[in-house]
Amino acid sequence: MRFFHFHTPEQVPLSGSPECAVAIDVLRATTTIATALAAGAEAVQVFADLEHLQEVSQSWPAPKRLLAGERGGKAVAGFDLGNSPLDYTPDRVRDKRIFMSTTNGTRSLQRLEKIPVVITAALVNLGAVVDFLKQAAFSEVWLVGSGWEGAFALEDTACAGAILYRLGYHIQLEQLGNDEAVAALALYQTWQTDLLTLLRRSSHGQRLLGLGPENDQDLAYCAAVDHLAVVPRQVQLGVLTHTG
Ligand code: 3SL
Repeated sequence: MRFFHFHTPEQVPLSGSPECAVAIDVLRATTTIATALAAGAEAVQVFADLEHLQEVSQSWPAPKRLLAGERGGKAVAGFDLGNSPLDYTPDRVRDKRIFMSTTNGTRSLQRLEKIPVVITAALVNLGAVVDFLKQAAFSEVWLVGSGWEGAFALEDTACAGAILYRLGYHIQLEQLGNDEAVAALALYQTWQTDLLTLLRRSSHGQRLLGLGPENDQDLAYCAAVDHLAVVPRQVQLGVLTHTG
């Protein structure tokens, strides 16, 4: 398997066609997607645009849908849920379709949606994603961070590095496809024993803590490696369900 890492969706090349893309947004969209599906949500359908989300969600039966929106780290007014994974409890989301739009994570998924296999990864479902990739043995995989509005995000690259480390690429660096993948591995190896500190130190972690100290609970949850055994996978354009 040859792995490439791109820090942001903007860095993803317009040409080239890997067999699989892995979208990563540790803070917090892909953590929340894994949590929602593990809690029994029927599916998560992602949108870059809030108006489009509202329009499409209308065609779904009201008792079976939840609208989830985040902009600038805050919940969107009038929506049922924001982007705190801790709000996605079984009581709240079981059997519901979550119509979701976030600042970066859902945009990143849209950028990748035409790739044959699209899955999402976060620290909470790291092991499940690694097992899936090992079993599938794709010839080429792109690990794509969501970043923040086009800029690098420390936590997404650390998660890409964690995937590569678990797959054993630290002992076969020459198999990595680009310099970003090598850097991701090095970043993870530096912080692997204290990922919560990395999340707190990251600029998006600081942004969330600035919105309210209670967001530290989200950071602790997002740093909980291997907490969930789900692999969210795109089954139709923009629609993710649980495999695993
Ligand atoms: O940018 C995103 O997609 C979000 O995950 C950001 S936040 O963590 O909800 O602020």
